[in-house]
Amino acid sequence: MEKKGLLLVFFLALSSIYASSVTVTHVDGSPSLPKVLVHPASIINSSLVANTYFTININVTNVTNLWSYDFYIWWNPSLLDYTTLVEGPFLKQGGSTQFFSRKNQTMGWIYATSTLLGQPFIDSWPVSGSGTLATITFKVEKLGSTALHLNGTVLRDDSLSKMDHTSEDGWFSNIGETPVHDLAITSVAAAPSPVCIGDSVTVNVDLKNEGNQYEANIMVHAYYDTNLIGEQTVSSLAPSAPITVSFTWTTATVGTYTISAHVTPVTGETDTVDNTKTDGTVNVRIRGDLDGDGYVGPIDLNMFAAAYGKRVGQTGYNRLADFDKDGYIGPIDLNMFAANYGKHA
Ligand SMILES: [Ca+2]
Ligand SMILES: [Ca+2]
Ligand SMILES: [Ca+2]
Repeated sequence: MEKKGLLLVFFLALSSIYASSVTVTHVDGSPSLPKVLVHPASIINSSLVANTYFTININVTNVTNLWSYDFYIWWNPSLLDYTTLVEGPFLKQGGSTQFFSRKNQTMGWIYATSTLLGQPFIDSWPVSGSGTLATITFKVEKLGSTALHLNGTVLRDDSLSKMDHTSEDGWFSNIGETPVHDLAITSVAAAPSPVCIGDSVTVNVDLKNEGNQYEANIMVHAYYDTNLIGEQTVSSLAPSAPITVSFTWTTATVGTYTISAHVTPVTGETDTVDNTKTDGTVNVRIRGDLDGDGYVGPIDLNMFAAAYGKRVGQTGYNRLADFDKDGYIGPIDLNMFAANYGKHA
């Protein structure tokens, strides 16, 4: 490299070091992360019929000291054929790169990676800002729509540390379909009920991606009345795919509770009515209150006596009287029943 060029690159590297010490913050308060994205985000064009071609870029924005990157991009292989993939100019601003890619047209994906060569700040200079990592040309095979889905994206800095970042998929349609983000809770099921205080209740939440986009980091919450049972994250969900998320609720207070679940709407989601579902109740009692009237008394004693000596599967076995849950209503359960006799909820 010429001396003048070297000086310029060195100056650019210095400015990027300065830039890295400044935290950029969005108006919503979250730090502004680098993003890997498909550009343009959406290609909706009815003239792109079979045997026509179109090109997308894989861009990065807001990155600091990029040294290497990896990504996969997925599409519907019956609709599009990959034709070419070329490295973009962004990383090459820092020096020579080693670019590598492989593809699988049967599955419909391309993997690409590129890294700067040599020693950071000696042979090559990490790159900051925004630009194009790669350019991909597809050949259209027929009419339809497909997400252009980025996953496995990795950005590394000059110490080879992975950088936190987000990614944003693209969309292709030659039949006028637009991208739809829509998650839905299709069912909520809690079992068993009734239970004694301290028992665990399993809440199964069925979630479905009713949109045509890949969704990631989906937040699901389950509740008894307005109280949170738990929060879980579904790392990714393909278009039309269902998933069941299970929560375990360890009961702690007497009462009859309404069970519900909520999935946080994703960016661009407009149908949010189906993001919440309420289904059924769970009745929690004090131990020994077999009839559920809030008191452990003679009626319960009669019910306990009727179940005494029974094993699970036998007629007369009462799950609520098997306090130690060993599948048998025996002396241990009798002691536990006696300890609560006369108590009110
Ligand atoms: Ca929805
Ligand atoms: Ca009772
Ligand atoms: Ca038992």
